[in-house]
Amino acid sequence: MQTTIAAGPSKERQAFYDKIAPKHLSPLWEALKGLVPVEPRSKFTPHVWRFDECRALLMEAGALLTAEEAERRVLVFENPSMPGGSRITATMYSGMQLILPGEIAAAHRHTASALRLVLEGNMGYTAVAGERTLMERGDFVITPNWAWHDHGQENDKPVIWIDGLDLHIINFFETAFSEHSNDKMQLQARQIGESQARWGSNMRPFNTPSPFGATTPIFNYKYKASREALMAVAASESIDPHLGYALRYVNPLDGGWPMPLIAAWLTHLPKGFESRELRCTDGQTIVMLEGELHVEAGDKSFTAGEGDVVALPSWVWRKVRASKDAVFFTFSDRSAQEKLAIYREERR
Ligand code: 1HN
Repeated sequence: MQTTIAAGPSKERQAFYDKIAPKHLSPLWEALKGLVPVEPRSKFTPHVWRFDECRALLMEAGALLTAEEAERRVLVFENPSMPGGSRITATMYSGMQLILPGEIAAAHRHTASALRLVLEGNMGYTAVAGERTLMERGDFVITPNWAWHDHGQENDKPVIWIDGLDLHIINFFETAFSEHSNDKMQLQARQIGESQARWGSNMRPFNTPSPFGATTPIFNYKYKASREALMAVAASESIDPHLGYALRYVNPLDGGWPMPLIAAWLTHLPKGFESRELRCTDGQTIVMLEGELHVEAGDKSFTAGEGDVVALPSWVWRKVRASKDAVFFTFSDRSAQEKLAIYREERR
């Protein structure tokens, strides 16, 4: 039987701890349980951010400051468990970004990798390493680490997307660098669609190395093509009782996740489908693209509709029910966890 006294260490032990503290030493036996828990106990909370509410506030921000003043005009998703932490989950940064007609979000680069999941594309552009891609709803756009990138809109409609960055992992390693370009907008060194043509046709050159190292050379996974693939699978295969119909985005050069630290996939749940319960060690962010989901996660439950963003922390039991035919995008730190061989999941 455990006889630990809740009141804390004895006088003698405490005196000893006080004696060693000035030497910058501490007793492991007082900290061990917290350092090596039996299983993950996330500090973060499942939560939903409503698209309509966030969009209206983002448009208010649009009237308060320009994209140029802001550098990036974003409302950050703050997990309710850590206000001011700029975290949607333990490792991921996420926010909703607005580019107004005629604006440019100036070129910069950093060691964090970024993804954009487009909600209102309106043919705005993002340019990565000298190549533009045009944005449409549902497109999954990637900025590889240390690649120059700028965004803009040349027609009269706003552009809104969800950002996801691995910057907390980069900062944890104390490996964050960034640089501003002298050119607000990158020179266009390649035609729109060139990367897709070169790398997105199930072909690769013999000797050309990957242009972005461990990151996919496809930097816009167009929703139209991803959705078609998903629906083809849904039409002919049986549904996974925990995952629904789900397809991973892949790096065509190695078959792995598209980014070194971030995994991403697309899910379809037919109306009425109710998943079985699952928990996994990656902290996930869901962006609803179509339909409606009822989510139960830990002691929270909520409904998420189109454009809503959901945070699901590590190791929380969850299940979902599609109240309408649903399609949603998920990103997480699973790519990093698999490389470190620490990813786990459990199903029931
Ligand atoms: C960033 O570079 C972008 O390029 C968006 O659009 C959000 C948040 C933190 C750090 C860099 C972007 C960002 C960011």
